[in-house]
Amino acid sequence: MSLPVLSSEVLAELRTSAIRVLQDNDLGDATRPSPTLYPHQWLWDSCFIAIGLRCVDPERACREILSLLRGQWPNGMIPHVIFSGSGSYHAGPDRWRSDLVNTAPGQVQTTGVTQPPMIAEAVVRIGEVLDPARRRDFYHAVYPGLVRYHCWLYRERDPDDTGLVTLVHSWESGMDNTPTWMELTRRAAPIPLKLIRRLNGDSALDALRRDNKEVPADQRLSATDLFTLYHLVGELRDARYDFRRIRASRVPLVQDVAFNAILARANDHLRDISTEIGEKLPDQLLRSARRTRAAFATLFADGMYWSRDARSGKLIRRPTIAGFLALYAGVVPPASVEDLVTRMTAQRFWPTHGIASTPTDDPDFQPRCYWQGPVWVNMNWLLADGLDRAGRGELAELLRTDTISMIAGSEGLYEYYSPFDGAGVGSNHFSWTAALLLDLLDGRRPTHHMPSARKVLDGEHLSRRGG
Ligand code: 9WN
Repeated sequence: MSLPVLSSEVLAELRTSAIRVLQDNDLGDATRPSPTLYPHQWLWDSCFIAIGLRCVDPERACREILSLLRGQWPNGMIPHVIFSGSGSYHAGPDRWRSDLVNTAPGQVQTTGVTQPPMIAEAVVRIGEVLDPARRRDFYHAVYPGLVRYHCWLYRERDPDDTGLVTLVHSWESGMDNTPTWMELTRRAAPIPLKLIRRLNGDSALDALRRDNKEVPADQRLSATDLFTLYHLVGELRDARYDFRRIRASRVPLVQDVAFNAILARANDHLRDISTEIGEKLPDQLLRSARRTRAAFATLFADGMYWSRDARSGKLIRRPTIAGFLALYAGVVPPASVEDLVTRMTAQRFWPTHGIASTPTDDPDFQPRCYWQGPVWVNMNWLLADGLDRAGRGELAELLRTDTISMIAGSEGLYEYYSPFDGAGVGSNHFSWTAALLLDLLDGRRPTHHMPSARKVLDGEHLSRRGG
């Protein structure tokens, strides 16, 4: 299969539909991820959205980021969802009851956990398109909140100073049902859910869920997994979202490799922001940031980076896309880059379209199911950025072109895509796909002939050469 030709008409149409999606999902100063399934504001979604918005409306991009800070808790946490839209969400405010927790902000309802700390990246990307005076104003406006957030991550979630922050729910990872997370989550399931799972009774439970009205249940996580996640939210709520109390519960705890990779990069961006506005980051934060980079060596084994079960101390050796984010973090020693890139571009991660969230030979792989196989545009964006900085610009470009072609091959802008045939699945009219598409399209010239990405990779000339 060859990639669709990206004529100037196709590029223009893609751009128009991306802008329309962002307009339709605009809630004022925030953007919902999609019209029905995700009607509120999500943390890392808003960051990706802002990265796209800066291409069409930099001031609106600034507001997207500032609107995240209105949900910041007094302790510094920026929550994973701010309930600001009007639609109903399957894990809405009643499940979280942030209003009962004295650390939660009074004015808005939020969840009680966080999500990958992409804000500093978004801030710097927006800063790139602002004139210097406006950039400094914007940096001044976000800096205190950003510092408080990074300090909270370390103070609350890394009390032992390991350099790696610990997540308390798979929703914090943003990659909700990767095999890594589900392996631990399933162990913590209440006995009735374990039994239903063993008896293959998931479809009976499907009638009770609300998240499968727009997206078919087989494209989402299984019912027993979903109800286990709800159960774990209950445990976190009972612990008042306090890490010391959560540690004493049975909730799975994970030093998530992708989250920590994003944090490592965010720390670098935060340092650049502070330099530009003449502020000095707290020494403790600078020390933690150094520890994070160094700690990646402890997540490396057999040529891959893995998440760690923070309770047992063991690496969770289920290969997923998450480990490749070490490239985005910039923590991979030059001598290991080639090997990691070879793993990432292998057929099992890049069959027709890459990069699959779960490799095609994993027992849990399903090409159309959420984080159990599909390609996600935000992951490709992060990986392409990491490849550029690892000196693999040509491969980064192939990944970007493959991503645009994959999106162009489906009608609509989807949440995720099958790595086999590029079919759009999950929620349609999805904001971060639209936003990152705008960013990927920026300055792109029409391509009149493109062989399939797989053929280029098999031709070897990209897999061994630097960009
Ligand atoms: C739970 C909004 C979010 C993304 C996550 C994605 C999905 C939520 C859900 O949607 O998760 O946070 O209800 O399934 O996994 O990455 O931020 O787009």
